[in-house]
Amino acid sequence: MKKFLTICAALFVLYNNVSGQEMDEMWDNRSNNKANKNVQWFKDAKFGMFIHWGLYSKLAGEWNGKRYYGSGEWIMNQAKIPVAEYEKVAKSFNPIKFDAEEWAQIAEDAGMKYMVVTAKHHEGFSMFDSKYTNFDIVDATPYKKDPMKSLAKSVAKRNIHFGFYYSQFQDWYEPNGGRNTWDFKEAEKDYQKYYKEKAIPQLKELMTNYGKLGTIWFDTPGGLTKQETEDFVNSLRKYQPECLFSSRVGHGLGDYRDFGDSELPPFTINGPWESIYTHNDSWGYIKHDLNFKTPKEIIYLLANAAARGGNLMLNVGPDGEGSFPAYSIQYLREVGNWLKINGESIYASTAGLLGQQPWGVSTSKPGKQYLHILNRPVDGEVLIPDFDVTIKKVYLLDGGKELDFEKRGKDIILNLPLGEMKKSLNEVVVLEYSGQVKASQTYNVVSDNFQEIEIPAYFAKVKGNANLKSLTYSHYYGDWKHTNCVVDAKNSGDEISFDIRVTKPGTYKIKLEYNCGTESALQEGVLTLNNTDFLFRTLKTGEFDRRAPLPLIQHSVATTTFDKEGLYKLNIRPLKDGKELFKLKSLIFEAVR
Ligand code: FHN
Repeated sequence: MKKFLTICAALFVLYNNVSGQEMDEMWDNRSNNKANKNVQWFKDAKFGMFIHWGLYSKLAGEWNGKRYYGSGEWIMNQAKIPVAEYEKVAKSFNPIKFDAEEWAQIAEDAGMKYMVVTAKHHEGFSMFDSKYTNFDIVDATPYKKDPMKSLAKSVAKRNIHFGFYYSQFQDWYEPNGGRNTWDFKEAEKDYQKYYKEKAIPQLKELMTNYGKLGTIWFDTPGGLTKQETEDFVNSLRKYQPECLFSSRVGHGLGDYRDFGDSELPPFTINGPWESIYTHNDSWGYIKHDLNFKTPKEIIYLLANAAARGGNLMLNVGPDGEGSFPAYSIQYLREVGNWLKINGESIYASTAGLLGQQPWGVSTSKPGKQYLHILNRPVDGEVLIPDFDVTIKKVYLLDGGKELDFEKRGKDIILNLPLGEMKKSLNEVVVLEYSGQVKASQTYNVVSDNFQEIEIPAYFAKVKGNANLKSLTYSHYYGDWKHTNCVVDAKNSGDEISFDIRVTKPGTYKIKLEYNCGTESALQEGVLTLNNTDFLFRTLKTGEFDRRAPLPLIQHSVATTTFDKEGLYKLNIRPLKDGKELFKLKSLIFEAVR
């Protein structure tokens, strides 16, 4: 059995080409202990544009008449296209519709304050003019121009910080570059030679020929020790001392943290950081990938990132001719329109002081909390719990209309004039106050002002083996998603508990959202609330698998009435010792009216 499992694990790694540990290294999110004094622009920027553009954009997810559903920029790897074949793609790469002014204008209209574009992705093709290879857009294509020159200028003109993505280790075109194992033998690779002859000289070109850069966005580190990475970083710093490096330079030597792809950390994170998402499901353009995030979804991500103290860099994938997908243009402009009115609540803000509430999240500026109402309360009543300060003024950011408020103990209650309020993608209320904010809320609010309240499992307190884990999985292979779940509660002494504050008496249905594979299915668990045990048996959802979407179920396990408002504890545990109960994503209260 052990042998069988080892073979399975090896096949899994082979299939994916990337092991779990390598994945962690790819997504190295540690940053330098020493703060970079030039990082303030990045912290204030909050919203950036990521662009994946290369030969893969022309292939658009198809090779030799076959469609590939992975992330578009991985097609060379997925289809194991030999270098000699892939080179031919360059011969017809002619992005005649590329217009640097248009790209920069879309970023400006979207309210984005920085742009990072792929100078060279893993395919090894340089989208700029390089003396160190002929496999670049000027030498190898009929286009013969360097689009990065005009793009750098158009972006700088608009006071948007410009940066390059550079795949410093993976280079599937080069015999000594990382990870092309279908053309080249791993054992014969000399990574040092690759760094010396291609990566470092090209990075020098990028850092000297394109004006002032805000950042170099390294990705998927490899092949260097910590000391070598330090030498690599130091050798580059001299070209542009103010330019920031992303954490994926590796070994904790970057200036800001990047989490995994499509990963938003669940709590406030100190220090500069960024969440990266792509507009649809692939990073590079794919013809058949039409799952675009709506303006509301983008604003939700942006508000949540800002509320936890970080940035959102959203990727778009232009096609092989140089055009942005029409949906990206339209949706980004809508986000920009929202930011024109509400940008004050995002740009240069810091993490909110209120934590996640049923109505949404908050961002801060001195003496101000911006409440992002992502979920309108049914009767307009917004509770700001334990915010024991002197309120000076409360108003809607859009239009400035002052709102009534009332102080009840340490809480503040606001009333949103729902009837008169313009529908917006996210209504922002400004709370101006004086005084120090003391108490930090330790419970989750449950109120029947919302049809449903979802409390993420990352707010649970855990005991015993139970622990919080960010599960990595994919929608289509290569587009890595993350969901935080409480896992490993396997004995009756392992507890997942939630502190809740019920603000009004009422009846609620309680649902658990979880993943549960064959091993865990049909086990009994106990939810304890109000001195009552509610027994349930887990339902099988399908396995958690890194290469597939995460299957989840919402399972109603109890209906209960709270006669009094107040604080309650809700515990969940397996009834007997044995196997993991489930991977719990959230606890949901549905108001029964
Ligand atoms: O492998 C790449 C992937 O193609 C894409 O560029 C993403 C963006 O963050 N980075 C790597 C995987 O994390």
